[in-house]
Amino acid sequence: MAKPRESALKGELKNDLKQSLDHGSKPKADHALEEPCEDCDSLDVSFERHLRYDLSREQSQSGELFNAMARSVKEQMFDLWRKTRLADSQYETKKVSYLSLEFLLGRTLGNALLNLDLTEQCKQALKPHAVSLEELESHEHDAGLGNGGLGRLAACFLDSCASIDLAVTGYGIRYQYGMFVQKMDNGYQVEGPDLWLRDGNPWEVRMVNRIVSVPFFGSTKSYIDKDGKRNFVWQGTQDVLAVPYDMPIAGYRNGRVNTLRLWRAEASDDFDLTEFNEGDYTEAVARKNLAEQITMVLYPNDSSENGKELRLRQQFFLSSASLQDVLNQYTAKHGKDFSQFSSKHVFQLNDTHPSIAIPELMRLLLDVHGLDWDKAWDITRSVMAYTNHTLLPEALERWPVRMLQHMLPRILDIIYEINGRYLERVAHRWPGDANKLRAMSIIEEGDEPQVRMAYLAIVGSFSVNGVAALHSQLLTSTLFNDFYQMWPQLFNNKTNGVSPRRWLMHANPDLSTLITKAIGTSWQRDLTQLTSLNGLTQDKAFIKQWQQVKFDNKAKLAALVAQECEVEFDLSMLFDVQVKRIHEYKRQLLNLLHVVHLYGRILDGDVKDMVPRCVLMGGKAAPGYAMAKLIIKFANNLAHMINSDPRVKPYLRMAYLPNYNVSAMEVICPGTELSEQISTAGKEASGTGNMKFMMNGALTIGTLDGANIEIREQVGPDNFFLFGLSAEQVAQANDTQENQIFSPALLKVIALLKSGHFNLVEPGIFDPIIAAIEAPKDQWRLAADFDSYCQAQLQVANTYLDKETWQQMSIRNTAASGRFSSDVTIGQYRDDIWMAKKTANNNR
Ligand code: 26Q
Repeated sequence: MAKPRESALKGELKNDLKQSLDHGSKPKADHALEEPCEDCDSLDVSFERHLRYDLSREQSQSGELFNAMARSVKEQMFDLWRKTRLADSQYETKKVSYLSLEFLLGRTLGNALLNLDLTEQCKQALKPHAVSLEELESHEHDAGLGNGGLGRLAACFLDSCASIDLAVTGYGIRYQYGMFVQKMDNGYQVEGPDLWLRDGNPWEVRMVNRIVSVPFFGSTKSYIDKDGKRNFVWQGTQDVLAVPYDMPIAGYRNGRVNTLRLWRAEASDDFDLTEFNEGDYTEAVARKNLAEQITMVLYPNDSSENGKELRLRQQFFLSSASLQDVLNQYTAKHGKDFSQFSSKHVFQLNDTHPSIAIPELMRLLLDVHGLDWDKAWDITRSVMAYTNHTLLPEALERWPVRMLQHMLPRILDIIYEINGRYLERVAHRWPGDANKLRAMSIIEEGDEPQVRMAYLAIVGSFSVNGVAALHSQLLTSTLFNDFYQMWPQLFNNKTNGVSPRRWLMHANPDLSTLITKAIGTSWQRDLTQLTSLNGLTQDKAFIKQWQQVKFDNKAKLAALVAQECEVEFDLSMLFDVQVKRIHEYKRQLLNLLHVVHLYGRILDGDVKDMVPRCVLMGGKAAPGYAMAKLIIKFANNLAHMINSDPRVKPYLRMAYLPNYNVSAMEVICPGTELSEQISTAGKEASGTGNMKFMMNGALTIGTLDGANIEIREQVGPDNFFLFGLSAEQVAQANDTQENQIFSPALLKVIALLKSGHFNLVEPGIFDPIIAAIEAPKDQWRLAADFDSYCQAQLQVANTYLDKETWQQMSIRNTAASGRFSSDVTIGQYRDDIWMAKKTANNNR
């Protein structure tokens, strides 16, 4: 990182002060304003000081030790953090804002120690306290501010942005309750609150000098000013304060510490006072609650749940606060001259969730900063970039026009104006084609007109990307084909990746050590160097060590399963794992049908050459998704039948891991041998769990879907267990599907289900599952892929019989995983989207 100059430092300090005056909010009494340290103590000194002065009790408990250590590590970051901020505020490079409703960070301590190279110092500091680092780490609550893939991707991206030295700020919401805690009651999922903030969050800093105010409700009015220009005012609004809480994101040993800025909603004092003066004190207090509700809870759906008003409020709150924050930084340096804005800023929208930022940026430029429409639109569509994460049409976000009219009237005006101007372009491109206009309009007509957020995002962005090659190709050929025809240059692919720091170095230290001993350290900064491992696939000693590491990791996973599920996993058996959100398209059911098939074979005594396996499944269901919840119940009942039958024990064990989360995955992926990536082809945009498993030497059984295709390309078809229909075949819903012919094996499975064998005391509960399998037009193609899947599983078993071959394939998987480092992905975002010089584009 470039060293900031002294004069630059002083300049920024002045700006800081000025900003705190401009936005003049006073610190709240219940939160101390934390100052960055000037001259840091070493980690152990700092740790002892925190233990001594922060804690109330004489005897420190492990949880308090964790807290003191986290504060000390944060302290170590403060100087670098401030220097990074100061350097970036000089605007020598473009600033990227990553807007996301979700950041699924998991724990921070281990990752921060690794990136700052403080792990050894930390262990030393702990010595006098007779507590291991591992024990200490276990006391940190996961920051579960996301549902699954999309949220974890945002967290991996932050790690990579800092590690490849990019000035990127993450903007999100500080939910008071993150992803719900999943418990099991008689095999059913029960949701509990996630109290992640109960013991405080030692990593965050409340930034009272950066508070902004976000308007809601009210009405709009226009007037002509003295220059004859039409101006708009959004009046009578109810304003909510957005208070930033910053989390440090340290790069990998490079001196950069970026920021994740999470907004918390608080009632504005002004608003309370008015009410108070009118004598309506209780109303005012109630409304205060309403304001603070905005950031209370994360919506636990990983496909969109349409029409929830509070969700829209969250989206606008995040978008408006983040844009105002960026505009404040820009104007502090450049004043009212916006000519440089689009060369200094870019916003990456993580799906359509923050896409209301497009009309909101227009509003801020028009109404607050006085730009005219053309200038404002020019800026807006050269700073916004949109990432799509789904092809499922039911998951595309739509908001009722009526809701926007009520909650965000000025924003709706602007959306109409954007749409009117854009539809003129459409009419120009397809003259006289009213159907095209209707199909492409941002406003969907009907009884309840809706705003199509994906269309708004496309129209307002200079880049639209999918998250794996197949997905991006399907976006342009199907879902967004009309837009692709009009603006082909907008569309691009950015195949997802995962952080090698968290998912290899931190999660699997033993494998990391072995790799470094074998090929040196270069892979630690450039994961594509792992290909050197291919030179070792004939090295018997290395293969043995590789196998030993996997064995030890299996033991750790088995310990987790024993503790959480009370199921004993035998380390000599194949560890076969599917963990992810529960969704019909991900086809956990297909996996379960195969387990039933194996179980049936065992009961029939058909066990010759059967390879013993332990099947692990885990994941949360959206609380309102009945079928997903039933699949969990089925998995639990199946596991119970299997594990309680001594005839079955030598061949098959099964466990359902409750409350699957980031920390669980850190134990699961190093200990997994077979990774299940079995979605219906064309439905999983990318997948990222598939990459974590591959990196840790698991072999994949999978369909030609999402990033599986690229994984298979990288590792070679001989090192991947492929099955199932292609996306093209799935899309051709044909008549033969009407009268599906079930194979004898599947008929047997269905018969066993219908006999009630897995629900002896709960008659009929699995009828919807049986109906789903037998459905003539099953869109998930369970029956169609069942035989092919069983075939591939047989191949898996046969391969596993040859231990050495399996280990060689495992090595090749890790060796080929470098391409799926999020550093590679972020390098592409940087080169193709964020830093790209835009060419003049007259047809927009
Ligand atoms: C939307 C509106 C209202 C409430 C909730 C939502 C909502 C929330 C989360 C909709 C979707 C999500 C999350 C989607 C997601 O995780 N998608 C996954 O993104 C990964 C990263 O790109 C991909 O690897 C997965 O294939 C994709 O399913």
